[in-house]
Amino acid sequence: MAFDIDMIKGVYSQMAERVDQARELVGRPLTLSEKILYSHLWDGKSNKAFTRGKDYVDFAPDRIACQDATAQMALLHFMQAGKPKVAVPTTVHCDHLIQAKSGAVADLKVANATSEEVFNFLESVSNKYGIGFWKPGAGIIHQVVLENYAFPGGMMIGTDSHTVNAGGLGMLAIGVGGADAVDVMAGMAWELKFPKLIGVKLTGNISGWTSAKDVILKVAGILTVKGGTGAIVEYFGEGALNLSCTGKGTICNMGAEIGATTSTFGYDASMERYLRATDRNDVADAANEVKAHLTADPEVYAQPEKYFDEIIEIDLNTLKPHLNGPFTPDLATPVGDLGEKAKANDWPLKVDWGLIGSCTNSSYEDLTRAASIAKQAIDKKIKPKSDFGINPGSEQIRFTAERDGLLQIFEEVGATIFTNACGPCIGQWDRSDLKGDEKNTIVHSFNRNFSKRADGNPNTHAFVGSPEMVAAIAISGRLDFDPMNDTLINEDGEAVKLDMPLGIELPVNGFAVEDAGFIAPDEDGSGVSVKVSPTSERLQLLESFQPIENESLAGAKLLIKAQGKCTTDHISMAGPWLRFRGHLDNIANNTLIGAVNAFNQKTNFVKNQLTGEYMGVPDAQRAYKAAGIKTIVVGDHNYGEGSSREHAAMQPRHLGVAAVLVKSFARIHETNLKKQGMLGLTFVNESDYDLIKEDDTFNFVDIASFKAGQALTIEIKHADGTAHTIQVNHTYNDSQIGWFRAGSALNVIKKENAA
Ligand code: MIC
Ligand code: SF4
Repeated sequence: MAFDIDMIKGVYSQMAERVDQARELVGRPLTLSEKILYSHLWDGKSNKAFTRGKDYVDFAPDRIACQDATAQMALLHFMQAGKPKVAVPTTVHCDHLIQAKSGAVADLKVANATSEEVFNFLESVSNKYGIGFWKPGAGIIHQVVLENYAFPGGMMIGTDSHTVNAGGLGMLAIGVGGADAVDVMAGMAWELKFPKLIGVKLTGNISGWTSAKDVILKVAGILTVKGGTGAIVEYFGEGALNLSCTGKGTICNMGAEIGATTSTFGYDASMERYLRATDRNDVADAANEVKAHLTADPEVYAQPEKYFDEIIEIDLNTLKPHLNGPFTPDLATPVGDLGEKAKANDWPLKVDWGLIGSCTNSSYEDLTRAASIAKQAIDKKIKPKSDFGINPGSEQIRFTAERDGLLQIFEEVGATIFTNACGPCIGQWDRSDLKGDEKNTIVHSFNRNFSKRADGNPNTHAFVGSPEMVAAIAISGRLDFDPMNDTLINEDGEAVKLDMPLGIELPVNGFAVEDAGFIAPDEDGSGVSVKVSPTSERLQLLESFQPIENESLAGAKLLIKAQGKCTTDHISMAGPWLRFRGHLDNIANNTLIGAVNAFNQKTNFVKNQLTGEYMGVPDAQRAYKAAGIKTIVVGDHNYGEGSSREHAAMQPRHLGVAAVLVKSFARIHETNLKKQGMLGLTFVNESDYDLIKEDDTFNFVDIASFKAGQALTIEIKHADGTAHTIQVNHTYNDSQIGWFRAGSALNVIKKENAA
């Protein structure tokens, strides 16, 4: 039986009426995305059709999911909101704080010991406020959500950018910062700019070495890391119907890598099969009753160009397997072409590791496809050349894979089975094969491959591919290996070829698990006490941010002008720093240490204008803070791409940065800055970025009349006495300006609660 089945039935019982109303209002057939958006309006009903990419709309999501690295801050916030219980079904999943080193059993033990304080905190807060708790080892948040909570036609938010994975089960699932989640937990509306719609038509069928992963690797190559910004991607067509539900999840998952708000597919037989296989006949039956509302109106998919803002068509019959990378997930190369490209770019051809796992590709089907390749290595006597690591997506998947002999195959080829957790995908990887920062290559089935992401080494070239392609490349040990055409020499000296992978969509004997790792909260948690030690280095209760006064914005200094890619990994690194995710002052010591200073091309080396000395970014910023001087950060395109971590906004805010001025923002990060009461601004003229010099001072001349829809003026004073005046845009609406004036969105909630 499904969790929260009454809530799901409640959503379905209103669906027909709400969709019909919306269709009338909009005056034409509806896409699936519009059906879900309009049936989740906070006010129940709208009296106008919304303009895509323009109108801010209040929504009522059905549920919330948080993971351990972001839940700490979100729940520290929620504790301040003064509510006895969360207002909508919420879960916390412990998956990021577990390091991969020697194997699941030993690693989990170490994690439970080193992060005991944090896990206990999360468990007790969950218990107190009615939140479902998935303990360490239960699995990766998005696999666990897909297996237990996602449902067709639903809307959820999650404090992790890959929340979008649940689109594989026909949801609109959206990644947000913790502050957004806290609004909804506290019973308030959730605001989103009504998204644009990108339609992806899949024709033909996937076969052979090509898999669902290759669809999104291809789409990433077409749209690039910012091509999906502000848009929902809706997949349809004959090819979509023939993909498995978890394959659809893979495609939606990596929609985060193109900046898309979310991605989704219409309800179909693959989703029904998956619901039934995961013990949710009740959801499948309920969904079948409202089937027509869980996909677009037929006219839409017949003439998509009339209903979507942009259409992409991919022919699955001719789609080739890809490997994307290094350093960015949108650098797409068909497998056969990679050798030449690698030679031209001096990427190491020898592959040191093949890693299978992450929320993107750790389903039962993924493991079977990869195992079918690994099995051939055994049968054809090929000794794998690279090291091999596997992170199953959930305990249910691991248990079933063990029962069905899949894990044994991996072990036989020398793979280490790590915990059901994020592991190397988030830099939680104690990689012992490198001495220092040697140049090397790894391939993995994850979603992200930003510099330093997996192992902290800037010279690790990481390539993203399907699990079966990762397995094949790891066996060959070479980046230029093309399993469709090349042979390998086996232990008997014979040239052998790998046959194409074979997958099993769902376990023939059903899923099984002994302890899935779920702990339900007490019915009444009011008696539960949550303790945070004042001397803890891992957890720190939050204090309210003070509003940024207009006067303090005269004479602001430049902290850093970041050049090129500046993801949330550059602003607030993960890996070893994950341990401080619940302690704002401690984690602030990593603020922007990965950003490249445009004036010297170095990281973590900026000029402190007060002394003229060069120093680390957090040190310089702490000096400005001590002197009571506000600062600004300047950045390039798609600033803050990547994760939902609100730390990337809270840390600069805590240290006294007032504004972030960039060429363009990634959606979640821009919202996070607003929520924390900061200024997130964009250049009206992108070339004004070039005007900014190392010793600059800024005056926000018209901040007193900060208004929705009106650009702001900044006077830039250079050290040589010259000055420039520039215009900067912003997307704040009236209530968001209210957050800025109050110091943060949370300050507004607190005031309302107190009133
Ligand atoms: C990631 O993949 O970068 C993370 C870690 O899951 C993040 C969330 C976080 O920073 O904790 C994400 O994708 O949102
Ligand atoms: Fe975890 Fe990686 Fe997925 Fe983020 S992308 S949730 S770190 S597995």
